[in-house]
Amino acid sequence: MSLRLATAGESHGPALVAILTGLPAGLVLDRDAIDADLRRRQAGYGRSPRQQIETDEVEVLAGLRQGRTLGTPLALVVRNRDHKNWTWGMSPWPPEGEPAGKGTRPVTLPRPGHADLAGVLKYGLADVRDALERASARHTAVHVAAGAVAKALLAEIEVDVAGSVVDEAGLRARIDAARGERDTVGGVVEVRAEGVPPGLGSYAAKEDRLDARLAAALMGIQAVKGVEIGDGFALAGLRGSAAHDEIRTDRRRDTNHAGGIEAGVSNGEQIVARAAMKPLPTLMKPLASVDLETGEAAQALVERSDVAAVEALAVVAEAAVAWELARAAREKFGGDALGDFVAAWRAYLERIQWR
Ligand code: EPS
Repeated sequence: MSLRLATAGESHGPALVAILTGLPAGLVLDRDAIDADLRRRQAGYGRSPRQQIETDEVEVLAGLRQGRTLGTPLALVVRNRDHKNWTWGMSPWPPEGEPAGKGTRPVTLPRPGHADLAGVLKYGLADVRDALERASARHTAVHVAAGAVAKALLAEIEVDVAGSVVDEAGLRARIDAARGERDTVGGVVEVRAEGVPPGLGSYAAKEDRLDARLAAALMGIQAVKGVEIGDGFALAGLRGSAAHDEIRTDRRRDTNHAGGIEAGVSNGEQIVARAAMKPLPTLMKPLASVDLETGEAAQALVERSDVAAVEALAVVAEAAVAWELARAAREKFGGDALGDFVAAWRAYLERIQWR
């Protein structure tokens, strides 16, 4: 049994939902800890006024009783407070009454860099909104809620996961400058996982490799265009003698160029993964595009958006890495009851004499 995550939800629809399966029974969840991560995701500098509308909070519909998982599917919901302004435009059923609020007119001006053009072509859509609503990074809220649950499971085996912005020092200045010129910026974030035992992931098949799984998890986040593990691209320029982490008699390393993963398997050192975010594609000074209704040259859609979401990405990337590590740990240690999971972890550390 592995952990599985299915999500649904549009940016301005009623809610975002997630169903998590494979969690052991008996895991204590802390609502405040989940909500704290949701707030961290919302808090970054350069975010859109949308964040003053939303105050994300998790609701649990199933799988939890009095704060403990039941070992059954855990159903999480994060409501979109902004939906009240879109009840006609984003009504799940054919709307009743006169058009009112936002989203009443079709969007026909695709933004370069967003899902808009590819989405309408792929799915045969007449309204770009039908593509952009699901592609929106609003959706990351529910992934952060799932990541908080994963972090609770990882804490049981003394693994700690933390994301941060790499280029933090100059980020605010870059955001202020870009805002002044009605432009956007991206940036780089880093996630470090401490306490991961050796042996998560496998070289047996490429889809089992922990680095491949982390890369997919990070690349799956909106606006991420680059991922590296450990020294990543820089390793290509080093000699082997400088690139590899020598093994001490206690089987630990003094360096960590590999970012804690060798041959797709954790080696017991800190896991280090980085993700590069492109500048956000909704520009107040729009780029050239085509009006899909007339076929004429036009400027891309301009609508309320963030100048940057790099600080949010640090939280979202942390959640993505936590989820993948929890999944790998659940595969390694099994356990449909939390006690069995923790006991298997302890027995394994004992067998490999790992401290
Ligand atoms: C997003 C566009 C903006 C962001 C949104 C992601 O939405 P809106 O057009 O409603 O202002 O605010 O992110 C969130 C709402 C969020 O909670 O992260 C996009 O196009 O991806």
